[in-house]
Amino acid sequence: MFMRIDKLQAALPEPKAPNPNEAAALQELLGGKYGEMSTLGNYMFQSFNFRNKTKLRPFYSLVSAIFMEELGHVELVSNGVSMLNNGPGDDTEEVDVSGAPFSKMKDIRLAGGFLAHGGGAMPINSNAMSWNADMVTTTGNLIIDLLHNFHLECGARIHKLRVYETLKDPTGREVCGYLLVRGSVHAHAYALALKKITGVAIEQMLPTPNIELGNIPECQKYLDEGSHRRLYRFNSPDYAEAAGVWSNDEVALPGDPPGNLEVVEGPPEGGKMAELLGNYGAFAPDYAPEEMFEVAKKLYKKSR
Ligand code: MN3
Repeated sequence: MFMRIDKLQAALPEPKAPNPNEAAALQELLGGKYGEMSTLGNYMFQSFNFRNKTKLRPFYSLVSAIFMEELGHVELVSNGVSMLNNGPGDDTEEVDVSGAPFSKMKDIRLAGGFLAHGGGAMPINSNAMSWNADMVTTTGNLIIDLLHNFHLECGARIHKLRVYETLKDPTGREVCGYLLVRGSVHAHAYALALKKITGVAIEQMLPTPNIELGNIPECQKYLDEGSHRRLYRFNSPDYAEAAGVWSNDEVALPGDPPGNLEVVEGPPEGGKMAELLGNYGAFAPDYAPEEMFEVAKKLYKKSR
């Protein structure tokens, strides 16, 4: 089962202006080959399909805890996309529909982001190709699955860096900075899991690619707080056995701030979700928003 927390895993600064082309670039980190839909899909089904859950508890717990975090990464990137797409047009503005009020939107990188999804995120990449189940590897062989996950996290690092290098708006850059730190944790965790099983010190290959997180300003505060050493359990009483892999016996990667690795009982501090308003000119939430707001207000009062 899952529990939901009405927060994001990281606080995102609000964009000063809509920037749908940056939102399109960020889509790569959602529905791209190495995007958050892929990490989520892989670890989710590997966790569901896991055999010998009791006998292999530390590995099952590790995959399960990381899967939970990936669901929040999908949420974080989706919010980043929606925030960057927020607009065009005033929140309450009556528009002249006959005057092509949104003519600029046909020229953006992902026109469908506005035309079909009203500025919302979708499980597609930066070229609008659908994410699909072919991105999921779940073989029933723990070592092969862990090797795939290690590759996936290393690939995700290079994608995050490239997307970061294209962005100027602080919203998308923050998403990349946070996810680079967390992706580094997950690559490290799968390397350690493989080492515990095979005896091969795969973590010595890291960081692959050779990105120093300390050179990225948006990573700095997460490194300062020790996020690169933490694995979260999101207040679940379960999955503590992940500490068998991600434990005090193991330390941060060389190049990152030093310290022991730890499993944290609880979620990251995170941040509020942005309050994005409807774009009435594009018929959201609908033609009579004030009436809908009034209905919602009455229902809210009744529920108190
Ligand atoms: Mn992730």
